[in-house]
Amino acid sequence: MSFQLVFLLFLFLHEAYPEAQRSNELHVVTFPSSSAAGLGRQKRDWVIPPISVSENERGPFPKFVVQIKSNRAKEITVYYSITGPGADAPPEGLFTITRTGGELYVTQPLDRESQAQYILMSHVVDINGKTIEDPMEIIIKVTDQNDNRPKFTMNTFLGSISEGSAVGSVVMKVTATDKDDPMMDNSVIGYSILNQEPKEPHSPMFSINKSGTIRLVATGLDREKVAEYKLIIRAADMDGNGLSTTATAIITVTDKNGHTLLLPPNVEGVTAERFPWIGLLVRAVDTTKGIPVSNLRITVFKLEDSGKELKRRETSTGLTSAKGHFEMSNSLPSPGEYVVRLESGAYWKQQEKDFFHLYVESTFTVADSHQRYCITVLLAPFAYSTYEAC
Ligand SMILES: [Ca+2]
Ligand SMILES: [Ca+2]
Ligand SMILES: [Ca+2]
Repeated sequence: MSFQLVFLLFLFLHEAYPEAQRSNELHVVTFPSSSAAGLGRQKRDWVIPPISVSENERGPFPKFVVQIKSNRAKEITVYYSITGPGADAPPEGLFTITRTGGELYVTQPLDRESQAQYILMSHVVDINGKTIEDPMEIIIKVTDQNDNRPKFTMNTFLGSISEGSAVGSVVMKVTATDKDDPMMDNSVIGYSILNQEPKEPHSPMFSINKSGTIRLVATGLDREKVAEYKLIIRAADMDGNGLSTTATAIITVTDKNGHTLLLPPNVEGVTAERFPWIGLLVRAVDTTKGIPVSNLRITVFKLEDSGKELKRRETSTGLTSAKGHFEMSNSLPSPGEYVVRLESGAYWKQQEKDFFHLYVESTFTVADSHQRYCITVLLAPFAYSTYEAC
């Protein structure tokens, strides 16, 4: 009746048991016999404390974890074995046991982020292969090390705030994640703002809290002076003191009407409210009269280098509005080189003026399709000039 299993727990985990490690003390866990446990109590109910093994252990391997012992070994020859995932099932051979000594070894460093726990079954047989103890469950718990730095969910976060907003208004929320143990500081993230550009009218204009929410903390937002802020944000584990990573937050300052020029089609989390004023705007001005040029045909080409020749691919065309504006509305300009062509000759002809240029072209580069580009072209019958400013 009295099957007894004695588990000798040698000290393995120096993080968990530092003083024991130093003294090389032997931990012995004796499992109660059925009689000691009381009538009707099943072995199944006996709880073996999980055995902790730190991830990223240094070798040499195989490394001793624990010794499993049956009291029957005092009387007869016994043989030990383990089964289950990590022993005889994938990841096979991660743990081994010495057949006669019952010493359990781990054969390579463990990674908590791949697998945080292993459940092995230990078995004891006699010389004839007859089971002499009930199989015993051994739980190996992989303890965490801070070996993952936080990761922002995006490289660039886009947000916007109306220039009429009160101090304390929420601008946007950023998020970082950390793969380490969620129960430990190893994955507790603290956020901070490392830099703000420009620094006008104050620095800081924004704050970030524990949950990654960015708020306005100062007055003086003025779209005419600063239309866009760029923040370098940092996420660090250990509640802000550990491993860190950075990302960018672009904050667009909108006017009170939340003016929308164009919606970028492929930017995650972007809506008309959150990121107005993005894309390409062309303005045409008649400098002889100082008025906008309306109904002027404008065509935008992208320059494509096939290796042999530079080709123009038309990306957008249309007429300027009464304000002399043309907005590229079918798609955002992707990064690359462009030509914008204005049919100025047709305009002067219609104005019954002598003129020199049949049309006017301006080339430009789009470095970042999440920006605004405003190209103004000043037209005269015998001259033109152009500049970029929004
Ligand atoms: Ca790991
Ligand atoms: Ca971490
Ligand atoms: Ca870890």
